Amino acid sequence: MKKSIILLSILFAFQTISKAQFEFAGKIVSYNKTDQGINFRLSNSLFNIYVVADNIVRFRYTNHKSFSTEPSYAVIYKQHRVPFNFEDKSNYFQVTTSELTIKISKVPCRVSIYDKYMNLINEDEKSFGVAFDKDEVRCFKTLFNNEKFYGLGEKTGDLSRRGNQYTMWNSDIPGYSWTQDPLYQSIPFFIGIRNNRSYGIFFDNTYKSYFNMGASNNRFYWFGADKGEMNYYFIYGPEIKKVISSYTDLTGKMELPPKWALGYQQSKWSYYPESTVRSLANTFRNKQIPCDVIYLDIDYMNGYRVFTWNKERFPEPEKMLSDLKMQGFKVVTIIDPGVKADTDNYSIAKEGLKQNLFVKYPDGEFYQGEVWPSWAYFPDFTKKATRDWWGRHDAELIKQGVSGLWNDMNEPSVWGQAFPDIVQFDDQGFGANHKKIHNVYGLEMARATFDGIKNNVPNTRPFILTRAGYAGIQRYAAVWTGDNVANDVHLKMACTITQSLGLSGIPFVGSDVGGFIGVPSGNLYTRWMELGAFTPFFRGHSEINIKDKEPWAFGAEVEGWVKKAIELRYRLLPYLYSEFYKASITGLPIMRPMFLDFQDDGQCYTTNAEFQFMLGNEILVAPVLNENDVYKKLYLPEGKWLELQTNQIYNGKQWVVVEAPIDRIPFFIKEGGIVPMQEVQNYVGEKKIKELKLNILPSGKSSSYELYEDDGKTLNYQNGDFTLTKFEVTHDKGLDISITKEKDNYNTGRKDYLINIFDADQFSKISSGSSLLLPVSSLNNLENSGSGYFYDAGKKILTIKVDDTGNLKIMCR
Ligand code: MIG
Repeated sequence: MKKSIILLSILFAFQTISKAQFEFAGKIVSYNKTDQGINFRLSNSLFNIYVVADNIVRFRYTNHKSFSTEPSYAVIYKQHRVPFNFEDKSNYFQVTTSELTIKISKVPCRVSIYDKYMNLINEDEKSFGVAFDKDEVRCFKTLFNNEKFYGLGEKTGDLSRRGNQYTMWNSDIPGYSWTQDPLYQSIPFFIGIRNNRSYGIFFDNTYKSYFNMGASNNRFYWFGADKGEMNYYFIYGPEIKKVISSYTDLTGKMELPPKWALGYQQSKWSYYPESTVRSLANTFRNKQIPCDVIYLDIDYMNGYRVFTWNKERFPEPEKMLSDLKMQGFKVVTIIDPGVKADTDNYSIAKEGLKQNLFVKYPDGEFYQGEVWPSWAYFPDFTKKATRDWWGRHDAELIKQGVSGLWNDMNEPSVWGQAFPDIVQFDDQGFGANHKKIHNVYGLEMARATFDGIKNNVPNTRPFILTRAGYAGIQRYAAVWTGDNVANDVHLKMACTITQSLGLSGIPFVGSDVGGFIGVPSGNLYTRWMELGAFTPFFRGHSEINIKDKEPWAFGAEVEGWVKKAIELRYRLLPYLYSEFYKASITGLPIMRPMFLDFQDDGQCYTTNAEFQFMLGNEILVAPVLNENDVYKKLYLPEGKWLELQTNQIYNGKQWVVVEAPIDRIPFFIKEGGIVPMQEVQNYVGEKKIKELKLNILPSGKSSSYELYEDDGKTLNYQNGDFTLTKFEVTHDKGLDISITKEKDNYNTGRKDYLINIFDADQFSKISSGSSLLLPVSSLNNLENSGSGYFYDAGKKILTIKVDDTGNLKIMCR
């Protein structure tokens, strides 16, 4: 008797405790409709729906008395009126746009989302829905057993996020592992796919947040944060590409970078003094290994004081920078956020203190954290005055001749990793502590840098590289994956994390080629360089005090292989640059999982398939990711595929094993693909490129490609100063290639096109416009002659050379 009473009271106690924990969104009490959506009052919270676009709806909940008025750091989209219907259906309310139907049950308030054919896409977990535990917010969603998840930005492990839980809290983790989490970036956006229909959820909350994609349960997935609002955007596809594009409508697109930033970049911690930098530059040019950029890591500064030069190591920075420029080198310098707390002779520290630009404790004392310069102040980048001031100093470096800036340690990282949570930030005038600002610190630093260059250096495209970031970072900077290690596992991650970043709206991504920590073998270094040549951001980098890792540091044989990889990169520049341009408009990744282009092909979602990727629409890349492999097993989706380097054609919809000797990375042009290339140059803009080489694998149907060209460095393209050339292959009677200048506002200086048509039959008559083209006896002769064609019957390659005289129509009959 006694026992059971005790037991009962224990049970009862537990019940009240558990009741006092999570509170789930209650029933709908009242509502009012606005121009943009509906405001609901629930029994225990507030809930608003905003129709952002036909396929984007924002859901917002709070258990406070009202919604916050603090603006988003990520979303730059301006809310406008989008037509929608709202109906009271007795048990539920219904919101309808031209793409979506949303049912909102009244008791309790739960949301389910359907496409226009009433396919259920996503729903709140029936029992739990949105939950509050004091400050903490969560949203529980039904987990369907055939649902897949991707994205979440810079995350390790397999691309598939299902079955794992992830945290968003920007963290400096040198030498991270295959399953490490979190890393440097927080991109709280993921994509769900089920029955070939995909949607995205962007949880715009900057506090420490969590994404449980069905880890340790099979009933729901949930996302939530320690504090802030349950504030998420639901984005419908059904194409994954549409989801990503819409996500970047909300959070912004990458601006077109300077073209040189697509070249090979050489870094190390650190190149100094000046003579070392000069001899590095000379070695590249003497060996004719293409290179565009040299990085200066922290040792160029005077005692790690940002915006200073160590005058012993670099006595005349402007002279050095201008000499390097003459050789075609651009210099990127590192800038960390910490400002050395030296108030004697350091004007930056003095200015910041005087103008109140650094963060403080709640009692008004300036915070100091210990990093490279020893004790340092931290700029409050959430304050406009700080960003403007910082940006002016960034711009001074650019005016001195520096070409780009590299933001490191901006998680923010301090020795010990624990920036005190009580430190206060301006938070765009609203005031907040470190808990809210931590994840956007890097974003706001990059914003200060980007705007500083834009506002203070006329007509220049900024180039910024950042380690930390939040959703929207693509607006300001390229992202590299931090301190990786010279081993096979990290080579794999150089292929996967980059793809995940791309799925999360960030196209300009890459890893430290060769591995930051440790020494790669010659083979590993070569394989990494080969992969790097196909990643949007291509930089070799290395930790301090370790064996050299430049292309010639591993002996002559490796040097030859690596040179070949870098040269391939430079040959592909017309294609790559066009893909960057397209990404700047669509927001889509350049390097991306195959399932973006082949969404309904189940093989593209398998774990093995994530070790290959598409580069733009036309090229499939299958890097060798084990240093000793000389074969690659890879999947080719539907269609024919041309391996350009071997002139081999493979049939798709199957796994194949291809030979991959150490000096060759397998890559393929898709059926119907048109890939523009050019000759190698030592750096972007070294010479006027007279000839564009087109590689075409005709499909029997029509296909096309748009080539984008401009001056590569100014903002004139934003006023229309660019050339857009459309190549179109059609098959009316034989094979026709039309070349159309859709826009012709930039003088490319091109003289001719050399067109390779693969898997081609012999034609008896080839003409360009009204003039007949003549056969030439060899490829060599063709290259040296004005125009004509050569057919290699053995290889089935038809090569045509024509002058670039504007719009052309080439007919093969
Ligand atoms: O505490 O600036 O990730 O690329 O070389 C290390 C020195 C600081 C970390 C960066 C790395 C850079 C290094 N930095």
